[in-house]
Amino acid sequence: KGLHHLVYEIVDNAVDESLAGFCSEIKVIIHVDNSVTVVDNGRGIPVGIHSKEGVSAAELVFTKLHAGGKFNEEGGAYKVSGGLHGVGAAVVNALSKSVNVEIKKDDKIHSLIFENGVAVKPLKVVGKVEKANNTGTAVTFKPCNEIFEVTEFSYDTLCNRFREMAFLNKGLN
Ligand code: 1YM
Repeated sequence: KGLHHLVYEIVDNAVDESLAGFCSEIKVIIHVDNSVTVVDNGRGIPVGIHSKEGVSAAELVFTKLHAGGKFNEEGGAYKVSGGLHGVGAAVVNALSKSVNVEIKKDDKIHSLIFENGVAVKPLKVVGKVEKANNTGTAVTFKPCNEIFEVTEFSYDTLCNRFREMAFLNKGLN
């Protein structure tokens, strides 16, 4: 259950981006090595450097609990898909051998790589986006086999969940 929940957390961040009105498609790929890629066509996780922390906003999303604007001024959660209100990505990173984040934003491809929760390759520009208005986030993670006794994903479990979510979220493929 916990293993599959890792995928739900990353997908929930993409669904939040859809609820915010910026994402219409989410792809989930189970690889043969039991890593998973989740891709969305939203705005892309913010890439700016956080003034106080001195690291990219994207790195904070994957390392800090309650990073980012997932809470409103009153302290309550705003419209969220049912995930951990933005902390999910940091939890997934803490429980993964590796996390690769690729962000298409501002006509650039940005890459950020974590191993065992640590940013071994901090956010940097690795390429150009050729097509105009082509933005989004791709996250590939491999659950840590020292933490999870079972690391094999069930296609049916993931497929059933995401089919339900597609039904519940109009306009989201
Ligand atoms: C495959 C996983 O995480 N997509 C994603 C995440 C974010 C945004 C867009 C985003 C949110 C906001 C502004 C906002 C996140 N951003 C943050 C934080 N897909 C996936 N797509 N711009 C982009 O909420 O204001 C956390 S998640 F905190 F940096 F804003």
